[in-house]
Amino acid sequence: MRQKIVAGNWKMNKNLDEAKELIEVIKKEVKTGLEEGTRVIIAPSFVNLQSAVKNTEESVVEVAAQNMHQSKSGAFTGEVSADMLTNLGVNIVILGHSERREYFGETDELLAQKVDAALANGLEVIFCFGELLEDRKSSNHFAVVENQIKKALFHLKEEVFKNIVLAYEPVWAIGTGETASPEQAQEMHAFVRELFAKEYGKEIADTISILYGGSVKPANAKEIFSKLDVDGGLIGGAALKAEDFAAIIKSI
Ligand code: G2H
Repeated sequence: MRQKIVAGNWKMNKNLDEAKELIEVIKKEVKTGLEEGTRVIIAPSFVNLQSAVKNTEESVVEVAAQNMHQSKSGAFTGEVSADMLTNLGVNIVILGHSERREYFGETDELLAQKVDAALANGLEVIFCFGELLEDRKSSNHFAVVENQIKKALFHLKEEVFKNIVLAYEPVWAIGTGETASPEQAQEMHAFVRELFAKEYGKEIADTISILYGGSVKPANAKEIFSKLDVDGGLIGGAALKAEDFAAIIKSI
């Protein structure tokens, strides 16, 4: 059985007070009606992680970081290490988000190092990948995604995949209001599952969760989540409003 997951990527939104307020409402909203086995994750900014961990202690809500540095420690001004996260009680990290790739120059090679560092420190990784609009227009989307996954993940031993969640986020659908159709999402998720089946065998392919991300909202969540190979969502804008986030969670 694959885990169903709804994760909220808060990006650079919410100060400490706002984060606390949002967590309180999310906790209330997910207290009932959550299907057993469904995971709810929030990813606030680094500065709000400590308080988020504390404020979600007695709830089902789990806390993730949005990024981390690949080195153990050292002279890397402004960066945060895996150990700093786990020491705070954060056990999940999002890596490879398209905004990190686009605005901060993160490459597949760098992401492979970040994935290694995260796993070595016992963090679970939500690994994001996805094609640009021009890749889709030129029908290169499958090749681009295959390359991203191979370069960042296929050096790993099969036993670590229990600590990896995949998130397909077509860049053209992020924050644009444009969503991939449920069929487009399903098509890519099935393709990725097949890649894993070929490289690591059917068991890993069948058990790894693949989330969809990109303008998921209450109005389209149910249809996207109904697809066979879509195991949940990575939610940006709609995760900033507790009612919308809760509605999306209940759509799973
Ligand atoms: C994609 C997604 C969350 P949004 O980046 O990671 O954001 O739902 O705002 O498109």
